This record gives sequence, structure tokens and C-alpha cells, in this order.
Amino acid sequence: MQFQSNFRTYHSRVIALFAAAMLFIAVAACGPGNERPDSDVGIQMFQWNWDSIAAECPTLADNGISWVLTSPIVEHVQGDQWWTSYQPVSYKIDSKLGNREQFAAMVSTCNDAGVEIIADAVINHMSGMSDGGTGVAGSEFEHRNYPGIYGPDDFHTCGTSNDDIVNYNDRSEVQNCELVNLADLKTESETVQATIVAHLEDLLDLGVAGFRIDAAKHIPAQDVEAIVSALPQDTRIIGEVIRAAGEPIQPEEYTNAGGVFEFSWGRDMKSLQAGTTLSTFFKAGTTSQYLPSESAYTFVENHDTERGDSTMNYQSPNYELFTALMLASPYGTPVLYSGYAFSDRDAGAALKADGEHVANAECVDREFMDGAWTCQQRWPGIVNMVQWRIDAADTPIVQEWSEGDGLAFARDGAAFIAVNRGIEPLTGTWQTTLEQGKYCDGGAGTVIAGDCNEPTITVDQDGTVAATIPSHGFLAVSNSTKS
Ligand code: ARE
Ligand code: CA
Repeated sequence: MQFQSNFRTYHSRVIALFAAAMLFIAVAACGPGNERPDSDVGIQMFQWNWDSIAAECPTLADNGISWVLTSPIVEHVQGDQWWTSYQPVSYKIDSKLGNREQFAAMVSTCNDAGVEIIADAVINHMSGMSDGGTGVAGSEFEHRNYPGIYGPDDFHTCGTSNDDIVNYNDRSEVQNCELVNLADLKTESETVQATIVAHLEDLLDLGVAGFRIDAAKHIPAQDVEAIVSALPQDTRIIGEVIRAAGEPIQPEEYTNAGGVFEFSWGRDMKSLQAGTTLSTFFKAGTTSQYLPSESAYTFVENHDTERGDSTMNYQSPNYELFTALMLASPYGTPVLYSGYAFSDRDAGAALKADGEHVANAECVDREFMDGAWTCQQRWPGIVNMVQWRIDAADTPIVQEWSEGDGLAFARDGAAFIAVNRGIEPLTGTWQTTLEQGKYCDGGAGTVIAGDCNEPTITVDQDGTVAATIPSHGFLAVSNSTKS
């Protein structure tokens, strides 16, 4: 008896010590400005300038977002359109988004907050200006001559009309001709590779954690691999290889070099926003049109697709709901998006009074007047779903349910989501795998940010939840939203 109670005391002391140690580790891991545990979630902050990203990083960290994908960072051609960013003319860090000092300060501020910076690297090509010109930092250039960096021998000519890519079914054309007149680098050349590597190493020295490889489809996979293998092994690489059925160059070729954006995700979500049977959501990520999960980066919109019609965009009624489903899915690494409202495809972000540099981003409302910053990283439903994803961790999907405009599932023992893509409210009772209790609703449109003060959702003893979900809304509960 005596032994047993001693043993119990000993046992509870061990447990208490263990709990204290875990608490210490948890607190130590969440430094200042990083109150939530890390998620795998990233965000593309399209055309946000360096000062504005730096200012936003503490908020991103508080909201559990772990990394930011920037727009291209080097000197580019002049012009009002956003896409001048994609026409480099030198590797000086001096662009409409800020100078080297501002870039370095942003990287260090964000890193201190626990947010990594992934830079958009435009390495397939230089500018598309047939007559050359002067870049925004004063560098003079010709279409195939960038003094001090690349000369005419460093570029492909390919024999098609205007040396442009005409036929995407011809591998050699796609990789050796010009994408919309952009001077195509001989990425197979050792000196070109060395110049690119030196540029990327410069950025790594400033503290960036990795790169989006712009137009990766247009660079042979072996060239991308050669460049990446010269960088530290833990450099995060995300290739942009737009999946298109029947084309000879497919995203799968690029997985040896790192991760790749999976365009099937955003496209399938678009088709699911109306019409398509919702239960097909459960197949997303499992067909031959999808990369293996560990290689895939998923998104509901990016800066190209929001300007085309291949995905939803910030104005789509079901956008937040499908962003929630992306965060709820165990498939891939989710990339949120934050840019500015536009009605003209080419329109650049608003400029400062100098007429050259992009104005600081401000998050005001969700009115979406042209030029307004859309600030998805602050939308309550999205913020709450990042926490939901952290709670779900690597638990499997169970309790799959779908009917009409409703879809629901649980992440076993950790989280539950039910969505309504329709225009009428959806009332139902669903089986969760959560503990009985009161929970806050992460979909309800109020920021919870870790504190559940107004629990409106009851999980009954049998694990069911009864609720009415508004049109285009969702219900989201998870262990950390239990009151
Ligand atoms: C602009 C003008 C052009 C002009 C050119 C040079 O619009 O008319 O000729 O400048 O002066 C962005 C803009 C372009 C812009 C370019 C340079 O979107 O409009 O051109 O910057 O300023 C293919 C590629 C894919 C690429 C898309 C756009 O495979 O890599 O086209 N996406 C990236 C970026 C873009 C960027 C570039 C590459 C260039 O995300 O923002 O362009 O750096 C099928 C194929 C796809 C193909 C798609 C569209 O689906 O399967 O592979 O994507 O068609 O053609
Ligand atoms: Ca090329």
C-alpha cells in the first residue's frame, strides 16, 4: 500500500516534471511575436514592397503563417504594369519594391519574427524589350546584352518567328525559344549557371530561405537541378511548372530539384465552387493530375490565375470557403495569397508620390476598390483555419460527408469542418470526432486568435454537432477552439 502510494507520488512527480519541461520547450519555441506554433502555411504577397512585408511579419507570425513568397526583387524594366517585375535587367536589388537596404532589413525583421522569406527568382530570362532601354536602377541594356552580367552569347536564338515559343507541344521550343519575347538565357551554360548561382547565394547571404523558380517549365529540369545543387541543401525551392494535359514537359520532372506548384488544385477548387459534385473534393490530390503531396504546393489563386479564369479570385463568393478547405486538407503545402484589387489585368500596384516605387500596403476593409490591398492574411476565417490546420497536424480525414452544396469532414480527434457553397443557409447535424463541449466557430467571421470567449457551437456527448451554416460560409471547430 505504502509502496503503491509512493509510486503514485513518484509517478505524478515525473508527469509534473515532464509537463513543466514540455511547457518550457513550448514557450521557448514561441519567441516574442510568434505566439502560435509554426504551421507549414506560406503566403504569396504579390507586389507588397519590402517595408510593408517587414511591417506585416509580426502579424503573420501571430497568425501562424511561416513563410512569405515575395515578388521578384531585382532591377527591372521601366513601366507602370505589375509585370515589369518579371523582366530583370541586372541582379542589383533595387526595384519598384525597394532597395537592397530595405530588402535586407525586411529579411532580418521577418526572420526575427519567425517568418521565412522565399524570393521569386526570375532566372529563365532577362527583359522582353526588343529595343533595349534603361532599368529602374539606371542599368542600360539591349535585348540580349546586359553589360557586366550577360552578353549576346549567353542567350538562345531558336529560329521560330521572332524567336518566340509558338508550340507548347515542342519541348525544345518551350525551353530554348523566348517566352513572350523574354531574352532566353542559355541555362545549360556553365558561366550562365555560375552567374545565377552567385546571385542566389547573395540572397541567401541576406537571409532568404529559398526561391520560387519563375517559368521553371522553360528551363530544362537538369539545369534547374545543377543550379539548385550548388546551393545549401535546406534551401526551399518551389518550381513554377503550369500543368497542361498533353504537353511534353510536366511538373513531375522537376521534383528532384524541390517542390512544385500544383495548378490542378486551384483549378479543381474552381470547378467545385458550383456545379461539380462536391464529393469529388475528396479525390483532389489522389489522381494522376496531382504531384505527390510532399512535392506539391497548393493555392486557390496566384497572381497569374487571378488575372485569367483558371482559378477563383478574391472576389469569388466561395473563395474563403475553398481557402479554408485547402488549409483543412492534408494534401500539399498551402500557399495563401495577398495582392491588390484590379479591373485592368496589367494595372500595377499604386505608386508612391515619386511615381516609381510601390506605395506601402495598408489593410483597410474588404471593399476591393481598384488598387485596394486585399490582405487575406487578416481575414478571420483564414486566420482561424491556419490554427485549425495546426491542430489537425497529421491526423487523417474521417467522417467524409457530402450532399448538395454541403461538404463536411473531420481530422480524427482534432478538428471538424462543414462548408456550404450554396446560396441558401444549410442546416444539419454532423458527426465529429471531437470531445463533448463548447467550441468557438472559426468560420463565423470573428477573430479568435487563440482565445475562445464566445463559444457558439456545442459538440454533444455522442460527438455530433448541429448547426446552420450561412450561404458561402463554413463551420470550423478544432481542439484549440474548445472553451
Ligand atoms: C509582358 C507582356 C507581353 C510582352 C512581354 C515582354 O504581357 O506581351 O511580350 O511583357 O515585353 C508576366 C506577365 C506577362 C509579361 C511578363 C514579362 O504574365 O504578361 O509579359 O511577365 O513582363 C506561361 C509560362 C509561365 C508564365 C505564364 C505567364 O509557362 O511560366 O506563361 N508564368 C510566369 C509568371 C508570370 C510572368 C512570367 C512567367 C514571365 O508567373 O507572371 O509573366 O517571367 C499554357 C501553358 C503555360 C503557359 C500558359 C500561358 O497554359 O501550359 O505554360 O504559361 O499557357 O501562356
Ligand atoms: Ca529557357
